[in-house]
Amino acid sequence: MNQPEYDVAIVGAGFAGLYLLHQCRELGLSARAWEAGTGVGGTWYWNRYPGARCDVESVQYSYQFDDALQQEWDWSERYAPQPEILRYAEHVAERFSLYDDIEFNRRVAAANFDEQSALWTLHAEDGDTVTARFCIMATGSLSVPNWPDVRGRDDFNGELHHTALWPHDGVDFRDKRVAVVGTGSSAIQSIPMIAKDAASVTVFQRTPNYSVPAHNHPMDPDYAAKIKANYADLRARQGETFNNIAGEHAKRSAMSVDEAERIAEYERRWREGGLLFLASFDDILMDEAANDTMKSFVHDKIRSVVNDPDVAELLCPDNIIGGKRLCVDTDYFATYNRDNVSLVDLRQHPIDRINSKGIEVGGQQYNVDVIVFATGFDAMTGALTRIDIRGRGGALLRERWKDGPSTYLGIAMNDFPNLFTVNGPGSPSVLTNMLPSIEQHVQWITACIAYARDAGHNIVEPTAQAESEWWAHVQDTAGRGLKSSADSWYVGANIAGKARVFLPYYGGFPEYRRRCDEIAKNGYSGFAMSG
Ligand code: N01
Repeated sequence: MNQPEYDVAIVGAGFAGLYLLHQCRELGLSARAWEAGTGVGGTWYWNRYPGARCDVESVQYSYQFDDALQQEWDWSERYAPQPEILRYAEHVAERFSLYDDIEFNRRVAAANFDEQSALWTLHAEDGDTVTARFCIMATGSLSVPNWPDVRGRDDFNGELHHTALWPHDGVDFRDKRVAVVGTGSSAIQSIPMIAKDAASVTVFQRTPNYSVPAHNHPMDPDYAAKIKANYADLRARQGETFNNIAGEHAKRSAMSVDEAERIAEYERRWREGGLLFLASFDDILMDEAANDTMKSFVHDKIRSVVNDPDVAELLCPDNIIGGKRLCVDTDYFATYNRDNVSLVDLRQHPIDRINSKGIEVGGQQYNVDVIVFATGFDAMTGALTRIDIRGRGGALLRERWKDGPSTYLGIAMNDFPNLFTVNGPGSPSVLTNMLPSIEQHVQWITACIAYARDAGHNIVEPTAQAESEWWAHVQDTAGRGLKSSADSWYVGANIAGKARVFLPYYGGFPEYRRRCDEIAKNGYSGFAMSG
């Protein structure tokens, strides 16, 4: 009765789940992954909307655990498009024979810990079960689509899609009148692509967003060869930065230089493109005056691109830059110069309702054939609270977290023995380049399990004290600077009724890794091992 079917049950076969499977095998642990989709790839399996691509450079947004894999895979562009990243995930699954241990079409509904046997039982929606000593949630940080509570969605007679649940055979926009709701990263990537095909695109914007140009381009073979010749150096440089992205992270204040020098720096970075625009100076997210200088630079850029001054003003965000996740685009603002694209401001009037013919706002009717919800995700906690996770004494994780989550290292929770989360709340995760952060978590979690096994323990659980000290530290770092003041998904502000808590760890990747390494070196301090 005390013998599980597997040492480790893994929920999800995205980049975290795939590497977990591989790493478990390397450590001699039997493992099985359950995946809700019909294929691997996680985020890149579900988000197939037009224009979807990663906004971290492809040579950095990739696994580093196997050098042969790094050497054999060729990225075609500076920023990899979704189909290519999905092919990469499939390649990894084939190359390491991972498919043998993945069950698809298995959405986990519940996970229960039995104290007597010290085993987890996972229950799939289809009624199937599996038992394992350890359960690892590799369920993604942005994997539960947010359908806003807009009246009448079911009344619509046309096609209705969410960017995060995109049909596998695509959507034909030709000659269609299209509504896009939302102006986050998914919308900003998809709107220019949809506008090329559709008869018209009407964008329903509640909060304008900051976006910097991607300046995407085909991969330069010389650059790729240079990276491959010294991949280890790039990976080491990545891991030394706050966000696990190698590049130019300035070490001076925006206010330490005069205006001309500041603007010249912003210009240079704008021409370079990409997320590291925010790293032009080191106090952009620390000092409101510094933030204002970058804000007004971007406002000027928007005004210089968008022909209609009224539309340009509507597109200029007034919140701090970098508070919400910065977007990276190709021709987003210029798309508003097209005759077939228009913008509806929802700040005066929110959407009244959806009806059979389209969307009604402030008493005005917008007739459309297709509605695209680019309305984001119940981030970081959503995938975990949707599963009925019960630990010691029947403790229900969803109930524990109703006023906000609490974890040890974003990895484990007291009263939920032998349960681990990859990139859980309280880890750097979404503030960093996800792939190397996933690798760090997978290596740490599997090493912890192997350590317990080798020491003859079958129960691993963080102490209540370690968890509360870690969570206090997470909240302390969150209070530094400006980021947590923004109404973003980082604080759950996009989900009605969700507790407002800054969810990721804001201490930076190097500091986080240092602490994780120290804890491991001290025999996994903060964890009680028994059994
Ligand atoms: O979602 P979002 P996303 N009525 O939450 C609006 C990653 N990602 O899917 O801001 C009207 O950012 C909402 O308005 P507001 C990346 O980390 C990465 O775009 O709440 N509008 C907002 O404009 C990103 O940050 C990549 O006022 C409503 C939009 O919907 C994260 O995923 C690509 C509404 C949601 O924006 C999420 O991005 C894509 C309502 N009732 C995503 N409810 C790359 O790597 C919500 N909205 C490039």
